[in-house]
Amino acid sequence: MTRPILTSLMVLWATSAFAHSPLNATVPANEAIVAEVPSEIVLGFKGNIRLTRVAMTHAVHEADLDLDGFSGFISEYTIPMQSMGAGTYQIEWRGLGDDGHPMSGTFSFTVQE
Ligand SMILES: [Cu+2]
Repeated sequence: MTRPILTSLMVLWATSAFAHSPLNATVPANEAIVAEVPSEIVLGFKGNIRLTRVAMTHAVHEADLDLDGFSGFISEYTIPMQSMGAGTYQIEWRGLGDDGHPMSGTFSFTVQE
C-alpha cells in the first residue's frame, strides 16, 4: 500500500518541478550584464516545448519577438532580438510542454550604457 502512494507522489513532484522550472539556460544568462544588445537570444528548455509568445519589455516599451520560424515542439529556441539600446530587457515567455501543460516564465538581462 505504501509503495504505490510514494511512487505517485514522486511522479507528481517531478512533474511540478518541471512545470515550475522548465528553463535550462538562456543566452544572455538571467541577470547578466552585457556590453551590447545581442542580435538574438537563446532559450534552452529541459524538455520539448512549443513557445506561443515571447514578449520583450524595455523601459516602457513592449514588443513580441517573432516566433514564425519555429514549428512543433523543440527544446532550444534562438530568437532574433530587436535593439532598444542600453538598459534592462525583461523577457517573458509562454508555451505548452509536450505533455500539454501550459508553462511560462521570465528572465532579464541588462545592456550597459
Ligand atoms: Cu525600449
